[in-house]
Amino acid sequence: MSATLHTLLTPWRIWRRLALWQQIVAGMALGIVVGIVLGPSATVLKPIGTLFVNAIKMLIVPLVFCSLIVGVTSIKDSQKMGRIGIKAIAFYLISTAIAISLGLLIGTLFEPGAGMDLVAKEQAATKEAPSFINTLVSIVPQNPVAALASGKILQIIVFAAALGVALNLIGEKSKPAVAVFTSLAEAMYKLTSLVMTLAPYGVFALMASIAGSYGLAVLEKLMIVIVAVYIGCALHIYGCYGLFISLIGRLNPAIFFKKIIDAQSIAFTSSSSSGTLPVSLRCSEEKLGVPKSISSFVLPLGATINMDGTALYQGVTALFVAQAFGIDLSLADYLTIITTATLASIGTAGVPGAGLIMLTLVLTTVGLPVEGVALIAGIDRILDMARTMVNVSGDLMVTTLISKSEQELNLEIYSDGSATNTTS
Ligand code: DAS
Repeated sequence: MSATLHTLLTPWRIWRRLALWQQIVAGMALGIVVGIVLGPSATVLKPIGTLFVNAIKMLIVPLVFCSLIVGVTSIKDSQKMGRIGIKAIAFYLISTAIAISLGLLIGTLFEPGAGMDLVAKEQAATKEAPSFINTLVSIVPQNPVAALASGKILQIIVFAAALGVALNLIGEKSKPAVAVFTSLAEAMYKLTSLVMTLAPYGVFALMASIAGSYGLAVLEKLMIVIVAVYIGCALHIYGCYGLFISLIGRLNPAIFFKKIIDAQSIAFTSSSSSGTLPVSLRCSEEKLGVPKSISSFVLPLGATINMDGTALYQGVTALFVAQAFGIDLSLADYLTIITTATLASIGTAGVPGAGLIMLTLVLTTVGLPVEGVALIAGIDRILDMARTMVNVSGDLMVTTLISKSEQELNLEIYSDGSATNTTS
């Protein structure tokens, strides 16, 4: 090879030596620079990012369905399945309540909307939050094929778990079917790895398009909201989750956070918990030492109903709207925000922008002007990145703690001696 060609290929050789997460971070940084340099014309790159997000979303339904069936059929003990489900939901509710409270505290301290003195065109009519019962009833699919075709993840989880239990109950006769689902699940994991090699390029395009769309000018006006939400998200991930991992799991949080960077970066750039699910499943099994039997049940469930970042964001932005319109909130209003944001976060879909739609619900329930949503909409995609990163980090934290509590976490991964697999 000529010396010139060899020199020209040096950057490519350096690039190939980087770890995937380093390539993703480099792609993100380069995307921001290109976006700011090119400005709005950088949105020409958006289709590349959309292709990447679509490729990941293509994996979701077959991956969740197959891996959940494989997971459930590997749990011979149905009592254990129930125990895992109860632990997961308890963790989700506790961490979500902390997230909302943190969001309200941050919104109170930063007062992002203070001094805007906007006048509401019309007082929002209050609206009932979706009842918990309705949310519960709708998760049993009337037609599982329709649920699979439309990607209704909660309904897919219920059907796959039920099918898995039924396969367990028929014993030997289930072997051929379980073998098929096992092969399909392995193939989906492989396909996830292949799609992940495209992540740095997809992330580059997504970030370039976002930076080009918003530029720096627009952001200055709402920078306080962005800073407040980002600080809240960072505190919730590295403070709250770090404490959960170290105090409850008795594991080294630094190792945990290093292991989940890939999943966090995909969550951050795709703004989709569901879209990140294939990466979360791969990360939990290959890097966190969580068995498929637990991750294949807890992660899809978490990606659907555990949205701490969304809850925190709704706490901050609800206060921002109240401050912007000069509306004082009573203690009862704060409690209403906490209740509604919890329900709203359970009902939020794991797709980009879902939290903004549910914010409308939170504002109307507490009687705040819905015009406030328009204020947030302009920067929502940037806020969505941080809150989705929290959502995915929380899912991975819960699945790790549950595995630890079930004595099924591969502790060699935390082998700096800090991990103790307490048998007590
Ligand atoms: N983007 C959603 C998710 O995927 C969260 C949100 O919109 O609030 O988790």
